[in-house]
Amino acid sequence: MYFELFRIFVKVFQVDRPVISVVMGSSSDWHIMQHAANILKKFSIPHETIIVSAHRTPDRMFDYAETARDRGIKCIIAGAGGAAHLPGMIAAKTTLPVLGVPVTSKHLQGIDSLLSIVQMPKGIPVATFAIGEAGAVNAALFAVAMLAGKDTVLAEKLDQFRKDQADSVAAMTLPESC
Ligand code: RP5
Repeated sequence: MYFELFRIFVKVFQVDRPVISVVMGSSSDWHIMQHAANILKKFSIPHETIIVSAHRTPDRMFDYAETARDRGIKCIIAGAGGAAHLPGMIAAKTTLPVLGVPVTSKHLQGIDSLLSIVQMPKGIPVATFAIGEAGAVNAALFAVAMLAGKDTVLAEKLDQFRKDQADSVAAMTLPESC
């Protein structure tokens, strides 16, 4: 219901339809997941950022996952921490590609999140990235690369991103004392 209303809003107000969805289990995941959103912003990719909890809002999660494709979403970046079943449960309800980001957790530093996301039994895939910021950034870059397969302008932007990154490493210096 919620996501149906969202779809109508996008249509009526002609807002750029999001093509990538960044979803997370809690607002406490934002400090990591914002890095994915920042990359999508950098590449000017229309995206949505949403909180959906697999265990605290299971009905909302089903609604979200079941309507994602019809809302124009091409790929879902899902981050969660602890017993991180959100990416796997979303993948169970949609055939869109799901990119899982293990969020650094309080007690086990994200090892729990990583194992929960990466150890999907066969049949329902979740592409799993590194724990924390690196995972969030790389999941977004991976989503950009998928979209760039059918978008030459985006592919050029991605080439430029890599070039800028290489240039910044080439320009690195160390303190005199080293
Ligand atoms: C998970 O539980 C969330 O993804 C988050 O990483 C973790 C803790 O959530 P809060 O207690 O901070 O809301 O569902």
